[in-house]
Amino acid sequence: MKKFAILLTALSLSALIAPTASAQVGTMDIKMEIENNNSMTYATKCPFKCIGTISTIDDVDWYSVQIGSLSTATSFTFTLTDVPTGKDYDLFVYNETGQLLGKSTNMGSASEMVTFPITAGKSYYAKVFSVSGYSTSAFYMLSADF
Ligand SMILES: [Ca+2]
Ligand SMILES: [Ca+2]
Repeated sequence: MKKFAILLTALSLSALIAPTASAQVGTMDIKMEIENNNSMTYATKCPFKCIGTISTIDDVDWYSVQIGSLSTATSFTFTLTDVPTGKDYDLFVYNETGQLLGKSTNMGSASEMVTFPITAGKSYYAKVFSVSGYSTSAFYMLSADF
């Protein structure tokens, strides 16, 4: 009986801890881009953080995030970091119908950030592409945050 009680405690503890753990973005939450993601239709789902490479000068990487139907948030942000030194990548954000919602076009390997208004239940898309340079080995990171 005591064993059973301990097991129950452990279970309820893990149930309590789990939401906190998943809210913290660790390495386990980082997802790799899935090529061929060169169009909106084949966007890689990126709920938290994604890494990818612009592996040719023509490589275009699309990512999507779906806002929960119960979300009360009014805005969302995509951030592009770790652009390789000497390269220039930019970030554009679109809604489901392909309408441009915002763009970030800083010079060189500077980070890019686009904050845009959202509607619960809708999907939003980030497009990462190169203005100058590419690398098959140096990963950039795209973060999706409320
Ligand atoms: Ca890529
Ligand atoms: Ca691609």
